[in-house]
Amino acid sequence: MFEKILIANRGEIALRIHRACKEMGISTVAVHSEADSGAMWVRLADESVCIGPASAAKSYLNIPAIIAAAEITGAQAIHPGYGFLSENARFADIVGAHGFTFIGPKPEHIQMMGDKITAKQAVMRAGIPVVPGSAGALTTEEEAIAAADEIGFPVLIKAAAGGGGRGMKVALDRESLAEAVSTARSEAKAAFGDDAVYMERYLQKPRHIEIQVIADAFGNVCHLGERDCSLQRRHQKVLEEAPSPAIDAAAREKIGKVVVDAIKAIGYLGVGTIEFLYENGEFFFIEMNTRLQVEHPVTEAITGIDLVREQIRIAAGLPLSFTQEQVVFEGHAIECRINAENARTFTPSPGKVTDFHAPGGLGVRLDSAVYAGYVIPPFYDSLIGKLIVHGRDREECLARVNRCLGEMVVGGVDTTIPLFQDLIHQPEIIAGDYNIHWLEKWIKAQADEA
Ligand code: MV4
Repeated sequence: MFEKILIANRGEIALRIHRACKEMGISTVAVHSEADSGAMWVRLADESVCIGPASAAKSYLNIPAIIAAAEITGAQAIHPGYGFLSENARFADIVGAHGFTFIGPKPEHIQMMGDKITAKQAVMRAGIPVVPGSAGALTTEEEAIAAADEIGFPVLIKAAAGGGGRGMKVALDRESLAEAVSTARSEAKAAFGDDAVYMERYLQKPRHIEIQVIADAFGNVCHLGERDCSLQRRHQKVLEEAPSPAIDAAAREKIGKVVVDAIKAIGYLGVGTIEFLYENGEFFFIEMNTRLQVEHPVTEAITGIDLVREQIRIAAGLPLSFTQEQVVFEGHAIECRINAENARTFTPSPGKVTDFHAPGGLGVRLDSAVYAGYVIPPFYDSLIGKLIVHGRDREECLARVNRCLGEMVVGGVDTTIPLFQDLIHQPEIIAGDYNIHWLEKWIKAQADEA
């Protein structure tokens, strides 16, 4: 096992990784920007290194500075967390080339899944159901028309280098197709430096359901069930839950088996998430994420499995500490991503947190690096913390979320706590009856009312 791990991230996820390391008897090295000197995860780490100024491009994305920090501290492995360098195949490669272990998948799989066209082709060959669409990248206008006629309108044009919703264009009919393709192309070129686009049938009212997988170096692959992440605003997840209100045990087992077989066929290593759109009882693959995800605690809550601990074990060449048969889904979990933003306008609200009180009690987890007196810097995302609540069933879980939101105190900045207090009382949320468009529609209706 590693003796020392460098954590190449910040905020709540840096603290989350530190916690797993400490429980495993591993020393930690925190890295931080000049804006994060006094932060909780920096103080708790065994050692820390300043890797650059506030700007993420010069610190948390600064590969030479991070490699140098690993060298001078004698760390053996690097955990990238989520965001920043976590899905950068070149970084994973460089980490390995310098004799460190990258705690994550192989660079080839990061690369494969980073290109949404090669990802789709790879998982399709491995037996995963995908959204009907073009065979690969669109080339000529005639080809685009032929593909759309075959698929049926409306169609969606997506950037191969995209993901997370950037550079998508809907075409409702043949007449609007050429413009949708050219707009998607130029937006893709501007955003990613790559104008490759592909086409899919546009699903109108799906849910976003993702399956968590984990694979070790001995060919053991398990699925850890699904998370329903349909409640998003501007392609940012707001509330996630497991199990999905739309999935029963039989459907879970069926898609779980398909995914596990595919992950084995691909030779994937580490944790990963297969994202699906789910409509009328059918799963359609859209993307695979090759990182530990923000919402991983939802899966941890219902399985009792520490995903970061398993990631570290896998990277160290140890087998999974459980088998598929030992994975038992217990109760219900909900995560609220609480941001330092105005709950109505979503304007970021960085600054000093004057008071802070965390909710507690049975089934309650708060992953946060915030404390009373902490100053939320304006340079990074506005996440204050993730409230993860577990209950024996969904009803108990929702009642507990409500209780926790009432207990939580964050003074000095605006937070999205009031948004969640409203949200969990909506009849559709109580009934679990929502899709990927529900949240934005509801937010708009609230704004129009005011
Ligand atoms: C789609 C879709 C409908 N049909 N693909 C948006 C982000 C990216 N990960 C995939 N996205 C979508 N792909 C087809 N063929 C609708 C979306 C989408 C969406 C997906 C998940 C959660 C929220 C969303 C909000 C708008 C659009």
